[in-house]
Amino acid sequence: MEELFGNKEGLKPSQNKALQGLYHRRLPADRWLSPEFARRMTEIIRDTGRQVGVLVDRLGVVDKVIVGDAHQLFIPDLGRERAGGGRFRGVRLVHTHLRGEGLSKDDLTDLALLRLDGVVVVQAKPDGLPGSAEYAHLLPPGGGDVWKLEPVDNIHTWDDDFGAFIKGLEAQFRPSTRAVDTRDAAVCISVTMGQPQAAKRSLDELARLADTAGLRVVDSVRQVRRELDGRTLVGQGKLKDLVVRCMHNGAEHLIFDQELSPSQLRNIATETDLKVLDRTQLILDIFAQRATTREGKLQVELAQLRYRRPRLALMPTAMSRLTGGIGGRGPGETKLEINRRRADEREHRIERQLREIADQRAMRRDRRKRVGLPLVAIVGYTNAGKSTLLNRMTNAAVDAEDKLFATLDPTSRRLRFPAEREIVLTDTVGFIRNLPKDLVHAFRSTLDESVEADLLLLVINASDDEAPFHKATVEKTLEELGAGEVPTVVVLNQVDRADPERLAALAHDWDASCVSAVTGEGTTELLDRIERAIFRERAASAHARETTPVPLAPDADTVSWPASAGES
Ligand SMILES: Nc1nc2c(ncn2[C@@H]2O[C@H](COP(=O)(O)OP(=O)(O)OP(=O)(O)O)[C@@H](O)[C@H]2O)c(=O)[nH]1
Ligand SMILES: [Mg+2]
Repeated sequence: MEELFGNKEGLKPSQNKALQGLYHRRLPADRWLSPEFARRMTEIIRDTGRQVGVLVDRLGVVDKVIVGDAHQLFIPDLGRERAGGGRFRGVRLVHTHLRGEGLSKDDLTDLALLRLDGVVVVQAKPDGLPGSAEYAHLLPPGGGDVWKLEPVDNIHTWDDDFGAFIKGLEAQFRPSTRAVDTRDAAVCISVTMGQPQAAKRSLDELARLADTAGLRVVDSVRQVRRELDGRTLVGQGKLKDLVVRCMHNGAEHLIFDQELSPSQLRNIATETDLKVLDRTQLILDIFAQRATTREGKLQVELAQLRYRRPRLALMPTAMSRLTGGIGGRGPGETKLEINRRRADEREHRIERQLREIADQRAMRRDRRKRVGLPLVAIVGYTNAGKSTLLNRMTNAAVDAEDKLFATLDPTSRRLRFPAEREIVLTDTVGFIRNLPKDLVHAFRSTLDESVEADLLLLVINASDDEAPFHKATVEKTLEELGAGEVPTVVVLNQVDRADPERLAALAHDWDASCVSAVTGEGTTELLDRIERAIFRERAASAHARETTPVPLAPDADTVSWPASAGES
């Protein structure tokens, strides 16, 4: 016996049998619906007083028979049966209505969210015969509408070729440019209640983050709403539109610029059958891919565990894809699939290990302090040029790339000034708007380097339109970390490609040093300024002590200044 789905309670044995019988009927593969099949369905709905529907595959085979109540029909979960990115599900819904209503909102929602081949509704006339009919199908994106409704004049003469129709439609949905870039495709979405300009910039940044994470962004969508939808953040209409866009581009990832609550994440993923990510998870994924040292990896895994804990609790086990991030990467990835108890244990163990590493770090810092070796930390927005600047000033070979979060495991280098004065210059992890708080927390000990610094170089990409915003974001983050009071020199970097007028204005407003880490322009003046800031201040201090000769730590090379700075 084939399983009936839906509202089976109270069905008479004969009715049950009639419904079961639908499994044994086949529709012609090249027609939407045959009059005989329609008639069988309307007879049943007359008899039971309940809506009846079938899901029919492309060969005309009845895949599921569903019973509703007088007004509606609930389609069972089809989650696992999807054909894959960009494709239709390969089944259409054919059902009957009792009271002359046309296709309902629910029918159209099912059409879009379940990516059905189509939805057909046939009216049952009082005499039990099929009356008028109507069908709907999805439209390729670009035209504005998500679906199209078509009336059927006469079910007996309706002979549209369904096979040819669905082939043609699917072709219009097929991603047009697969080509060279084989990375997984993603659609980015931002939902805000105003500030369209800021939202746009944030969305552009999200696309860069997605790119850094190894995804191919095929579409970006912005929506400004009067209020946010508690259940799914975006409204139902937009959700359908997003599904269609994803289908059109063969995208399986939907990335939100806003942080989704655990239940929003679940609702959206369940309703759209897409892999749903938010900005936070994307950043965590990037960190996971990029961390190289033991400490860095542990910190990322800790942040991932904390981010996922409340979400894991909401996920049915079969939906682990929701917690899997992008393609299941990252140091703790396989471990993250484990259950909550083990996750808690793991979390405690990592916390302990990180405490040990942090202690060692603090000891190193103390040692440095005791010998009077000042620490200068380079801080700033991600991709500002911090690592490039460190390289330029110390001849180091720190990885610098045009990628967000190139540096997660900061390098320190010694720098020697004339008169045998030395400092330690250290690179740090970049900041970004809405830096996930789990991440800030997990990276606490790395970030403490800036809190403990004697001087901060706040590096800003002067060629970026958002320079003031970047500065504000970095300052806010530093304050939250407790580094708000550390003496700071603002460094406007990338002057080689900044607009001179704008640069002059910013430099004036912020009393900034202007440099190009790439050409070396301005670095001599910057080093002078660092030296003055640190050693003058020390000299001025009433308790200035004799600096003891500094033994070289094995983990840091020394570079003499100015000898090295002259090279290029
Ligand atoms: N034209 C120009 N490009 C620069 C300059 N400084 C850095 N860049 C480029 O900017 C990009 C980012 O540089 P990084 O040094 O990796 O930046 P970062 O601040 O360390 O970035 P994260 O570690 O990702 O936070 C690289 O492609 C650099 O080549 C500069 O002065 N001029
Ligand atoms: Mg860097």
